[in-house]
Amino acid sequence: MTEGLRVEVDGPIAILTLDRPEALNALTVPVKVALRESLESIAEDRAIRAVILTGAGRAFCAGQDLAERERPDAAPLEVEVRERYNPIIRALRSMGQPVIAAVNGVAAGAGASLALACDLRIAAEGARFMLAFGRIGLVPDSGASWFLPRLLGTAKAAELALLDDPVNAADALRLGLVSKVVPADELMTEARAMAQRLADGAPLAIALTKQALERSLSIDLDEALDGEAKLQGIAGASADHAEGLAAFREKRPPRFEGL
Ligand code: LHQ
Repeated sequence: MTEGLRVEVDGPIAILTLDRPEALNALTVPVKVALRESLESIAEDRAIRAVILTGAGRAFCAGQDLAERERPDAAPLEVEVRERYNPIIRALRSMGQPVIAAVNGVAAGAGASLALACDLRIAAEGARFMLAFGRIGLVPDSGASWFLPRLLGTAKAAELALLDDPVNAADALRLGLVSKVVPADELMTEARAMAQRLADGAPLAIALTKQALERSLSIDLDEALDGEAKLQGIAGASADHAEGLAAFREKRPPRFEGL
């Protein structure tokens, strides 16, 4: 447990809470290291089947801690991005378990990137997304320039990245940036319910589905069809597939073991 990141495990669900509410959960080096290590350790833990990433207090995450950047020992920006941010984004994208961003408040800069890198997003009514990079003379990082055009199309991505307009929760829902908007006091209940649905699913199939969706973005249809066939071969050989068929036959809910 590190200052600035709270990790809770509740059965098959891990909840990671960015926890520096006094600075709107801005990201410091220790928090980034802890987040990366937690994600990498969850990725190896077969007992955890879904992850929720959220923020303490009124913000999801205000991005890089700007006060930390003023310190004389702060790493050069390129190094910071390569060594501290990129591994977090890679961990989120490569882990087998699905990750839900429960966006409880403002998600700015790299905080927005974190939410975009999650597999699913739900937002509280008061949440908003803002890239914020341009306002301090920086470019979108931590995957923001890659996720935005894919999630929203290039026109909307340009609008967000170049004009830095905040996107409120209602607009985020309309744009498809979030799956659901709920009252703030229902956010974690909704996130947990979504996580539980994912945790009840077949872990191997979910991990392979994540892989297929990720890969689809850089391949043509022919390669995708080929890839799907291979992945189906793997999923089809799993005990969970047999359990799914048995459950269907016996008209009962399946009990997937991740095997
Ligand atoms: C903060 C922060 C913050 C420290 C609020 N840091 N304290 C950058 C560089 C290096 C490597 C690679 O990547 C990046 C990527 C990035 O993330 S760039 C983008 C960095 N983030 C921002 O530019 C956002 C800065 N924050 C804001 O614009 C506002 O705080 C927002 C719009 C998020 C919220 O506004 P308000 O609701 O009005 O809150 P506030 O501004 O009053 O903030 C509350 C406190 O949180 C305040 O502290 P104080 O002691 O005065 O109460 C802020 O200083 C602190 N805080 N963001 N990023």
